[in-house]
Amino acid sequence: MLTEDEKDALFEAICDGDRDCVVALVTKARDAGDDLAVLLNEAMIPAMAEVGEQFSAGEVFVPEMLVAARAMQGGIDIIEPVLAQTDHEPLARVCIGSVKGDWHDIGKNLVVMMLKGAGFEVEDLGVDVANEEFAKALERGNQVVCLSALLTTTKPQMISVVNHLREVSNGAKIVIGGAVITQDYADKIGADAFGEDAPGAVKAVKRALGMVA
Ligand code: B12
Repeated sequence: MLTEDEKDALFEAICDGDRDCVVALVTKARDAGDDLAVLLNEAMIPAMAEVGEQFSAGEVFVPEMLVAARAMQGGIDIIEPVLAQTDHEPLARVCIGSVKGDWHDIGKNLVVMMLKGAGFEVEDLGVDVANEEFAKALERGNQVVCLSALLTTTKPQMISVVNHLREVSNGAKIVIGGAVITQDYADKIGADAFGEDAPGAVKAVKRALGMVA
C-alpha cells in the first residue's frame, strides 16, 4: 500500500511531469492491491486541477501542462486494464470523442475506463473529432455518442455535433460532459444526458438508454 508520503510524491510527480516516477508509484500501488479508483480521485485528478490553477495564475505554461498530462496518462495506462475488467456481455455500444478543436483527452480517457468497467463496449474516436466521424461511428452500430469539451471555445461545437447527429440519425443517444459543461447546457442544446465526472458518465449513459431513471 502506498504511504501518505508516496501519495504526496505521486501528486507532485504529476504536477512536475515526472512520468517515470508516476509509473513507478502507480505500478507499486497496483501490485500492492491498492484501490486504484481512490488513488485516482484523491491524488491524481487533484494534481491535474493544481496544474490548471498554476496555469491560470501564470505560474506554468502550455509545455508544463503537456508534460503533466503525459505523466498522468502514464499512470492511467496502468490503471485502465484493472478498472476496465469485466466478464459480462456488453450492455451497449458507446463511442466517445473530444469535439473538433479540443485536444484534451485525460478526462475522456477516464470516462472510457469507467464505461468499460461498467460493462459497455467503447469505441474511442480520440480528440479533435469532426461531426462526420461521430456520424460514421453511429453507422458502425454505436448506440450512444459521448462528447467531451474542456474549453469555453469548443463548448459551442457541441451544438453543431448535436444538430448534425439529429439530422442524420433518428435514435442516437447523445451524452455530454467536460469541465465547461453543465446540465443546463445539456438541456439547452438537446443532449440526452450530462455527466459531471467519470462515474457520472456511466449513470448518464444508462439514463440516456433508459436503463435507469
Ligand atoms: C492538461 C491540460 C492541457 C493539455 C492537454 C493534454 C491532454 N492530453 O489532455 C494541453 C497542454 C494540450 C492543453 C492545451 C490547452 N489548454 Co488546457 N488544460 C489542461 C489541464 C491542466 C488539465 C485538464 C485535465 O486533464 N483535467 C483532469 C480531468 C480528469 O478532468 P476533466 O478533463 O474535466 O474530465 C472530467 C470531467 O470533466 C468529466 N468528463 C470529461 N469529458 C467527459 C465526457 C463525457 C461524455 C462525460 C459524461 C464526462 C466527461 O469526467 C472527467 C473525469 O472525472 C486543464 C486545467 C483543469 N483544471 O482542468 C487546462 C485547461 C482545460 N486548458 C485550458 C486552456 C486555455 C488551454 C489552451 C487554450 C492553452 C493555450 N493557450 O494554448 C490549449 C488548448 C488546446 C486545444 N485546442 O485543446 C483552460 C481552459 C479554460 C477555458 N474554460 O476555456 C484550462 C481550464 C486551464 C486554465 N485554468 O485556464 N491543456
